Amino acid sequence: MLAEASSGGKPSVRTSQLDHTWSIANAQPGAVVTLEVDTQAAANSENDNFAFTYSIGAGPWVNLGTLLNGTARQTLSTQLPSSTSGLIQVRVVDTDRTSGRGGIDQLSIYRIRVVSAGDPGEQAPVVTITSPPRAQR
Ligand SMILES: [Ca+2]
Repeated sequence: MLAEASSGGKPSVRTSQLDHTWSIANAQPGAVVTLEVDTQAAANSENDNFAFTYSIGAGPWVNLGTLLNGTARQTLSTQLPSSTSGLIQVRVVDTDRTSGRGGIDQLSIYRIRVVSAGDPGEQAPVVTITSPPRAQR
């Protein structure tokens, strides 16, 4: 469970914020490399949401997705380059820092993982559907 931190001060100017980064060391290359974040945010009255980004090898932050408050537990995922290796960082930041919205909003992180399947040089499975013809599907 992660909770926002309050800026303190008068309620009218108080803000709440959250900024947390996880580091995953030793990611392995694979034919298919997938980053998965299993998470949920309880509904909050300020309608504050949580934006996830990731970085490979201390490179630029890339959008992973936004977790909306009050929605079901879900897995945000993306496919990473098959050559991915070493350090992967995942960051979550709240999306609302309006003055006066000092509520301490929370989210749950159940699991963050990088799944590497197959060897890097391998062809990922490809499924081609030939029957019925496209027009009939
Ligand atoms: Ca906030």
